[in-house]
Amino acid sequence: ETRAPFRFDYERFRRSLRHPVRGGRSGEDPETRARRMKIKEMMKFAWDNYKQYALGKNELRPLTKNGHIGNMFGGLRGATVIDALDTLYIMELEEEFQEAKQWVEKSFDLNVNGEASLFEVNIRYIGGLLATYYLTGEEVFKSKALELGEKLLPAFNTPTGIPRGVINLGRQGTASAAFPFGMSWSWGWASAGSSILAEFGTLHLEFLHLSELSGNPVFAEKASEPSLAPVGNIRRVLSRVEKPQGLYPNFLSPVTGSWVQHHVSIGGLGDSFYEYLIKSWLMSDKKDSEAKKMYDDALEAIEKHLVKKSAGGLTYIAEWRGGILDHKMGHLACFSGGMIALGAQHSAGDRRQRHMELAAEITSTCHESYTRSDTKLGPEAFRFDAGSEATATRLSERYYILRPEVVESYMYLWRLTHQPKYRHWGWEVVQALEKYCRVEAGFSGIRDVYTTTPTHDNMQQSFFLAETLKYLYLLFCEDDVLSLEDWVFNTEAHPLPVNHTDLKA
Ligand code: DMJ
Repeated sequence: ETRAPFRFDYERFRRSLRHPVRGGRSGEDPETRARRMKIKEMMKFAWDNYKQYALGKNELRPLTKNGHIGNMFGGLRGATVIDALDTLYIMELEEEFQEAKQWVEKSFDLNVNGEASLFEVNIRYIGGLLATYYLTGEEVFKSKALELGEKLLPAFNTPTGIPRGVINLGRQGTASAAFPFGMSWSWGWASAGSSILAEFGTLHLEFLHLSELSGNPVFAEKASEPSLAPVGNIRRVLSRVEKPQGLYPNFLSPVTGSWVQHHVSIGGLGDSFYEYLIKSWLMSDKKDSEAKKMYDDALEAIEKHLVKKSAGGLTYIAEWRGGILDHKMGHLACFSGGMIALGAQHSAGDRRQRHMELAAEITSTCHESYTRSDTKLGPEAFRFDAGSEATATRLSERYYILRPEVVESYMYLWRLTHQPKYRHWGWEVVQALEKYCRVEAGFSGIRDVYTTTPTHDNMQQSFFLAETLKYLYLLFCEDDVLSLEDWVFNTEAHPLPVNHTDLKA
């Protein structure tokens, strides 16, 4: 029996959206518009310099004016192109969007060999390509996303179906006994061959869309055979395993399916696992009640065991090591203000109010970590011990690498409360970026936020274009630009559409 080839109905999808993707209304005040235009100019500057000095490499090195390749993407190139596409599109940088698209059409090579991070390839490449396809309907983005998605599937061939962190993307060239094609490994630094919660827990949104677009349930959980259902299977393992005090530790064995170490964090290693639970539910048009329940239960355990108030009255989320609290928050953990606010919208009564307050307090603490520095940019990690309050105490934690999490929370809190302080805080960040991170040929991270003459790290991270500038821009847009009713942002800020189920075809 031959079946008609599957065709995703793009026009029908566009009709399902409640709002035009780039917004329909204007009529705002001139200051907001001017600020938005400033952020657009920053994006153009970041892109133009990447294009001039590093096109086709993964990131721009803005001081030495060359490209950086790194070892996260296993031979894939153009991370900044793929990460920038949807931001260029949303900002109506039409010419620049065409430049990026042309690179994808002519130069983006998927026949590469090398060890890649499954997580990074998924959130940046698959996420960026999927989002750009949904925004524009251009087939090239869909076909590249699907082709790349197929290459990731062997990572799930483990005894539990929990993928390992590193995968060989290659299908050509020479395989060796140590590095056969399609094989996966655990990170050398992850304890005892374990897989990382924030990595295997941050695949669901993208993989559901790969199934949606290909008509092939292999990516998602629709398949009944667990080994054919990567993300559904991950859920099953996680819901079965016993959780200490209801918390999810960061390291799990892909062989036995049990925890390897009891370190719990809402920041690095844990973060986007929680984010993808609530966003799975939102993306399913609130049908995926299992994800909602897992999110609610996890947040309850976090509130009970990890949320603390400092002597100076700042609310923070501590880390947990085998029952002992580490009174530290990473910059990465600052995304949680936005996540908790987003989830709170859908809770009732007391709970809604409590969670909105918690979200606002965490966001305010993260703002404090910025205002207490000399540059008005926040450190990589800040502590609440030995007399410190939202400041870095270790030299090694004073850097800022253009990360988005704090402005991400400002964007959500602005959209959900419309309190002007969030726009003020976002504008403070714009000014600080201009003053301390903008160099002659792009934007650079800095090594110490506590000096007004910081050294630059010579790296324009691709997530600066994907996330930091996009969230800042959206903070100064009307709410109907990439409306939260129509889109969920993946953890790299690539918008994926909500599956509206009440659509009248
Ligand atoms: C990005 O790649 C994503 O936001 C990820 O979730 C965490 N790390 C960077 C940004 O800080």
